[in-house]
Order: sequence, then C-alpha cells, then structure tokens
Amino acid sequence: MAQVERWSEVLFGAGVEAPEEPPAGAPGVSGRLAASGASAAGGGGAADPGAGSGAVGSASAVRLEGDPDDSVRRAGRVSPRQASGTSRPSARTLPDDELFFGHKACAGCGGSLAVRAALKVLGPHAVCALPAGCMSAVGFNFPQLCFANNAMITPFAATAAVLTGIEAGLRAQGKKPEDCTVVGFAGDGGTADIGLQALSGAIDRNDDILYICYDNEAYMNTGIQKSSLTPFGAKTTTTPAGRNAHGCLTQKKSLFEVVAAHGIPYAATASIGYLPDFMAKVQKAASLRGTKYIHVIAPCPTGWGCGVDETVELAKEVVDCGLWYLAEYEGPAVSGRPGGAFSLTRHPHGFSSVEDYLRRQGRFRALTDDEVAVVVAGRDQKWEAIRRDWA
Ligand SMILES: Cc1ncc(C[n+]2csc(CCOP(=O)(O)OP(=O)(O)O)c2C)c(N)n1
Ligand code: SF4
Ligand SMILES: [Mg+2]
Repeated sequence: MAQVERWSEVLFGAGVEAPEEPPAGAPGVSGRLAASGASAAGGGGAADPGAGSGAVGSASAVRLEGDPDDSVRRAGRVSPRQASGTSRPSARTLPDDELFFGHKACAGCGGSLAVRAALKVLGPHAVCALPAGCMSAVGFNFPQLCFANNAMITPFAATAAVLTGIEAGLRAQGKKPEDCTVVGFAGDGGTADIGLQALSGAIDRNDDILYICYDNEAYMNTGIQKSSLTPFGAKTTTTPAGRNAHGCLTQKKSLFEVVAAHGIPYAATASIGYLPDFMAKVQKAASLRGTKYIHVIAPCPTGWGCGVDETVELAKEVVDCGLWYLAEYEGPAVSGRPGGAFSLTRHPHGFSSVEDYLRRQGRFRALTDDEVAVVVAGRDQKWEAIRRDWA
C-alpha cells in the first residue's frame, strides 16, 4: 500500500488519489529493484547501475495483465494516435506525450534524446530492456524512475537475451498486444563489445525484437573508456592524448555491416542529428517481424568535449562530413534478394569539412594535420565502397 502511495505521488503529485491499480509500467514498477547507490558518473551525471550494488541483473517484473495503454492513458499522457499511429513520424505528427522523462542525463545528452524519440514512435505498449550504461543509470533512479513503459535493467552482456525472454514470455501467455515492440536500448560498449554474442544469437534465432544501439563512442557511464566503436584519434581515459600519444589507435568497428552479415531482416544506421530519419526507421522496424537492429549516433557532450548545445549539430555534421552514413539493410526475407540489399537513405553530393567536425571536439584536440588527413582518407575509402556496393 505504501508503495502504491509512492507511485501516485511520483506520477500524479502528492495528495492526488492513485488509480485503483498502479499504472502498468509506471516508473515505480520499472526501476524499483534497480535503484542503486549513486557512484560518480562516468564523467557526467550518470551513476553505474552495476557498481557494487548488485542492481544490474535485478529485473523488475514485466507486467503481463491489464491494458497498459489504457492505464497510462488514464494518467493523461498518451494520445490514441500515439498508440496506433501509422503516418511517417515528423514534427507535425509526433505526439506530445512523453514516455521517457525526468531522467538524470547530463544536459545535451544525445542518448536520452534517442530513447525519448524512439519511445514516442513505439508508444506505451513497448517493453524496454536496458543494460548497464548511461541510459539505465539516468533512467532508473528511485523514486524518480523515468519510463512510463514497462522497462527493466539487464546484466551488461545480456540485452538481446533478455529481449528474447520477454518476447517469448509475453507471447507464450497470449498477452502481447498487437503493437507491442520488445525493444532494447544499449550503448556501444554494451552492444559492440560485451553484448555482441547475445545479439548475434538473437539474430540467428530471428527473435521478434528491436535492438537499438545508441552510440556515444565510448564507455561513458564508467568514466569514458574506449570501446570498439571509439573512432581513431579520440581521447578516452584508456586511449590518452598528449605529447606522446594521440588518442585511439584503432578504427571504429563497422557494426552495422557485422549485423547485416547475419542476414537480419532489417538493420539501419541513424543519427540524432537527423531525427525524422531515425524515427521513420524505428517505425519501419516496429512494423516488421523478426530481429531488427538500429544503430544511432548519439553524441555525449561530457565524453566528446563539446558544448551541451552542440549535440544535435555534431550528430548532423558527422553525417554531413561523411564519417557516418544513413543507410538501411533489408535481409533476404524483406528485400526478396539473396544476400539482402543495402541502400542509403541520405545521398550526400559533397562532404563538409572533416577537420571542422574533429576540431570542435576536445577529444580530438591532439590530432596532427597528418592524422586528420588519415581520417579523411579513411572516409574516402569507405565512401568508394559504399557507392560501389550500396547505391
Ligand atoms: C559485467 C559488467 N562489467 C562492467 C560493468 C561496468 N559498467 C557499467 S556501465 C559501463 C559502461 C557502458 O558503456 P556503454 O555500453 O557504451 O554505455 P554508455 O555508458 O556509454 O551509455 C560499464 C563498463 C558492469 N556493470 N557489468
Ligand atoms: S551519455 Fe554522456 S551526456 Fe549522456 S548521461 Fe552519459 S555522460 Fe552524460
Ligand atoms: Mg557508450
């Protein structure tokens, strides 16, 4: 009972009567077991949900009964259009309702924008799973728990495996609404490194899940360590930069292509700098059955050394200068072509300056002109292959 009172206070303010049942997926449901003692953020405001507390792996109960849409709507935050919308998402069609709000992310956090926008498209029936990382750290701080959807924290390596279990459980009990997307939001470390085997296994089984990797190009939550998606030249705490060292020595792994090589039904790249494109891909992924993967670039001002008001601009610039690309892969089952088909959703006619993009960020400060030239050459090589094989 005390718990219900707290839910009602969190959701509706003190003194307002709680609904008969706590709303399904109410913030109190999603993170109750995941609340951890706050350790210092990985350079920003986020605490590692796994640090010492044993919280990572403590899954909240996924609510299987009742109509989450109805109960959330009763709280006045979800429009019927959001629940059923089929038009292409845009500033005009996007619902005002928020399903991820009140979190503790740093100002200008790109990852939180990606989660927020994706949930606006997927609506209140989506069930979310997040591994250790900034988005779980900033989203599950009791009592300010920030998902209006059902959501849970997974062990760091297990995002895709947990998604598999949620989907199978809901289906087995006949309680998966038509528009329920089982969706994961994992960082670049949680996806390209520690979570890769679980993701690969889910794709192999073609489980009906959507996996979204928000890529801020390092392990931000634990203090900005290099991941396999950290680009060449970026300074992190494990790839220092100064007089004798110039940041990350390795190239960013092409995870989109690794995923596509599985023959997954649908994979896409995106950027929070091109939000309508990202949301259209989320919507398309939700309409397809089987495993779907979206890789969205989501700058982190704290780890990138840029202004909090530059996040969206940088996410646009990385596409415009050709260091990232907006593309789709449709597997054989969707494209009807053996081996599947790649395509671009944005065809750049020319590129903006790579150097301007790099020099705006503190993490690339130590790069010499020669090293910038290496980055430009890598970009040109990549685009030669893209234009030859995808366009
Ligand atoms: C098995 C395990 N190893 C390490 C950690 C510590 N840890 C928590 S969050 C995190 C970084 C996650 O990085 P990423 O997946 O890129 O997400 P981001 O923090 O950048 O959002 C690490 C290493 C953990 N919780 N569990
Ligand atoms: S990803 Fe970066 S900006 Fe976002 S909460 Fe983590 S440290 Fe802060
Ligand atoms: Mg990261």
